[in-house]
Amino acid sequence: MPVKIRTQVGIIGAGPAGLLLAYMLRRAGIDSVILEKRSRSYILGRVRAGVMEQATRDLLIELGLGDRLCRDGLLHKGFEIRFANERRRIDLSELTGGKVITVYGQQEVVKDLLAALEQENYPLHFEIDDVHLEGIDEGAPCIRGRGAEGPIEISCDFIAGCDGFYGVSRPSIPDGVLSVLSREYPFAWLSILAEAPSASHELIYAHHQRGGAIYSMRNKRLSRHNLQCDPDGAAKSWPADKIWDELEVRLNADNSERLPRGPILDRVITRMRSFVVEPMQYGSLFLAGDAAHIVPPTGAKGMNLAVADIKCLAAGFIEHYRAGRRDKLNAYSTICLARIWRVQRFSWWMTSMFHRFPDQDTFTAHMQIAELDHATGSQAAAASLAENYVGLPHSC
Ligand code: RFL
Ligand code: PHB
Repeated sequence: MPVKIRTQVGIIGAGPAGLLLAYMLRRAGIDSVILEKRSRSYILGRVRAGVMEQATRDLLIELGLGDRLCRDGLLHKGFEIRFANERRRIDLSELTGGKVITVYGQQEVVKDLLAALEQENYPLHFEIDDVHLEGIDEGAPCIRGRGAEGPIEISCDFIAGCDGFYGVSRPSIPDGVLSVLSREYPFAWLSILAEAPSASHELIYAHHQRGGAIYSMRNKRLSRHNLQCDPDGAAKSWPADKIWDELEVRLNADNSERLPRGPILDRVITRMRSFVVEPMQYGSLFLAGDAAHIVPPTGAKGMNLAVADIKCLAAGFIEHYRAGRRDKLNAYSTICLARIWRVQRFSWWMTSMFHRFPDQDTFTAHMQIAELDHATGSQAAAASLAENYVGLPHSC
């Protein structure tokens, strides 16, 4: 006999999107249940994003999730861009009237949300296989899956598909409903997390003829770096010394600036793509976060976009249950997509500017340098870069 659960909102996926939605609904007195494919320890250990926009930070603090964020998150008022022997600082704070970014690992956000939900005995079901959705176009949605204790069945009013790019929610929408708009880039990122103090107290984005590089960190002990690489290569083909040497070359590090090296704790190669589906809703299914859109990580926007979606989706559910109106739910997709496309544009622009394309000719290389020179040398252009990097205001 399946375990049968009745709830208001069935949530698929316990990434930042699903967990934040569950938390916001719980605060508003709306019931929900999460089904997650992976184990609790797996989602807590998944190393991903690190750069938080001002509005993401403000929202988490407003929701009472800011204790560790304010204590351990690193406030950054600027970052550096290196290209063609130039080193230019983008003063985010100065250019945006005091806004900043916070370096705080996505797995810390997941940890904070999970702790807050578990403290209230929130129903979160891990290691659920074969999740599938039924009745999304008939007004009686149901999620079925199978866990350690056997089949599980969630009947609900709405389903939130927060199951990332490879999840089951988006493919459950009938063919022909969604427009899929995407772009694959001919390169990938090798991302490492290393037990090494960082050499710089701010992020460094580097343009180099051998490919782009981003120097980042998590705390005083851990550094996080990304190197543009071949999408078909294997992480194993990058021995530690080769990674550190390559980082030094691409960052144009001088002798006084040898990078502190240390054991590499995590290394992963990620292909780069831009991807959007329109609309982000079908019947009683709402898509949010990476389930609906992917940005290349060069703009550091993926988790922030997921948070912005959830803020609108939670507002829609709250309006529906409190006031019996669907205006915000009906507008969810349109409102989110307007902001998503602006963030897609920024992420695409950063990606085009910092990476070497395989067929790149000298003209294109000059265009990149001119673009970097303009973006960092003109007050107006730098202000536009900074405005997007600290994050556009939320739409809901
Ligand atoms: P997630 O985090 O992928 O969570 C989806 C969850 O759904 C589960 N799931 C299923 N559950 C049940 N049934 C199924 N069939 C399921 N299929 C999947 C998964 O196990 C998972 O737990 O999506 P969400 O919540 O939308 O969050 C999106 C963010 O994770 C993502 O956008 C960011 O990590 C992107 N990103 C960055 N974003 C930033 O804002 N700032 C950054 O600095 C940044 N850097 C990055 C990044 C992503 C990277 N990679 C590895 C993709 C750097 C990298 C290298
Ligand atoms: C990170 O610290 O993980 C990071 C920094 C900058 C990016 C993407 C990721 O653009």
